[in-house]
Amino acid sequence: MIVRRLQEIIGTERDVKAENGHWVSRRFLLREDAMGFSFHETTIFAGTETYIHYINHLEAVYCVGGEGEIEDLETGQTHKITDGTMYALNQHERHYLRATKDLRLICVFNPALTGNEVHDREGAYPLIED
Ligand code: 9YT
Repeated sequence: MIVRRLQEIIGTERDVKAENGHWVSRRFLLREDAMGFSFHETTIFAGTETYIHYINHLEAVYCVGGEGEIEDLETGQTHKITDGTMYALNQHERHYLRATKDLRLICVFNPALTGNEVHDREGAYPLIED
């Protein structure tokens, strides 16, 4: 069994900050944990807008605090995000993520992130294979 606490992750390699300062991601589970997915808590900071397009990954996101919205660039629809909202990028949708109050998001990635990926110019993470 794996048991990890946020306080043990903060300040380690699993505590990843976006280069543009828009978010911070604490990686509770990564590929090396061999669960078949990675599991993170991400805070998206208030006042930011982030373009994301995960061409290589599926991601499910569950909001546990804060306020913001996701604009689905495939449909043009914008969805409010508050505590209790889940969205799943089951079709690799291009989107904008905006926070009006710091958004606390629980994120699951399939395939699992290794932890070394950074968003590229297209807002994607590369697929890192064995
Ligand atoms: C919700 C989202 O995709 N935010 C960007 C960071 C990502 N969740 C991560 O690397 O944890």
